[in-house]
Amino acid sequence: MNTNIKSELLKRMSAGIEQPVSGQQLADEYGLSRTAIWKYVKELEQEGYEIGTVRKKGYYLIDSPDSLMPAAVQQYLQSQNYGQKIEYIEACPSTQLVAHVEAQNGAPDGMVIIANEQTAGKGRLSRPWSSAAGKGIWMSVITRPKLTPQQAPQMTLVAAVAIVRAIEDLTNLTPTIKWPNDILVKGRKLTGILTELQADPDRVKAIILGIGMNVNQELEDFPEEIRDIATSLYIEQGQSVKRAELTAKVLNHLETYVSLYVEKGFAPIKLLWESYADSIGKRVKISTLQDSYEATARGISEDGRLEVVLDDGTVRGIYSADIHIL
Ligand code: BT5
Repeated sequence: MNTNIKSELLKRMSAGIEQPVSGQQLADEYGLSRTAIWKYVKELEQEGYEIGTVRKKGYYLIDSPDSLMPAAVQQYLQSQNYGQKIEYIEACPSTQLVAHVEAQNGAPDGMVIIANEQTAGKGRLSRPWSSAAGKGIWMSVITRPKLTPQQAPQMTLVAAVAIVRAIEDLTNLTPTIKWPNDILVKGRKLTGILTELQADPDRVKAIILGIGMNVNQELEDFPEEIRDIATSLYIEQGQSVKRAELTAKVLNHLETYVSLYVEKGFAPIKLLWESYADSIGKRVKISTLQDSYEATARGISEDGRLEVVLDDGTVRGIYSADIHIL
């Protein structure tokens, strides 16, 4: 309730000085006192929002911090479920770990865990994920789609399409997707996705989508070993992006594309995904835990595998690997 009123206040106050929000009107709508509304305004000020008042008219927003608190994100949501419940944590080892516990304890479809900083963010195969404080979006989305465990890996590709769409909404950049889980700008990694599963043999209980997006980092904010391969929206466009708005856009698109996948199957997602893919038709090096070889990427299959053509003409479908475009 608390968060609802705050996000509603933020949403309405963003119309600016021309249309201040009447504390009395909001109080009446929510069955609260004007003092209660005033307290929410003070709370928002404490969180860093700059709020102006027009005498006898109400409140309006002058400036907002780059916050990822629930109300900051929720003011931009257009989803039914995704992001309607947010657990915000200032710092934690990994939002994936929190999300697994929440999912086991019955968290609803679309619940999101967001951290301002991760001290032990992780990628696939437990590789480290750099998650500097206040600069990126480090979140885990708990989803409960009606899918079989075999259909779960494609959720990485669904998420990738949603993320690219969200970036396109807020910037002029044209990101590309590198199978299976990287979103790149000019060949550098902007976003990584980690898809984890809680399932019975024949039924998905929860798919936890870990999304790490570099937003406002400067190059020096990255550890030295990834400065050659990583990038952020700020580095690419020379302008910062409000993390809350981007988070909400990702969640809005994610809900849409997950429903599309559940209802219509993978075909429509595959089309979208291929339109953003940068490896298709190219020579790639494929590294798995077992071996490493070169081939030409041909596309993705209905079950989300990367199809490659080997030099002897045989086609191989790959479930998981690291791809290097040659
Ligand atoms: C990924 O793994 O790309 C998945 C990353 C998922 C991170 C999110 S953040 C929220 C949630 N909580 C978590 O703990 N994780 C998820 P992978 O494909 O294995 O890529 C890992 C590799 O990317 C590392 O070995 C580095 O080379 C590189 N890397 C690490 N941090 C990076 C960053 N911030 N930006 C770009 N590249 C990075």
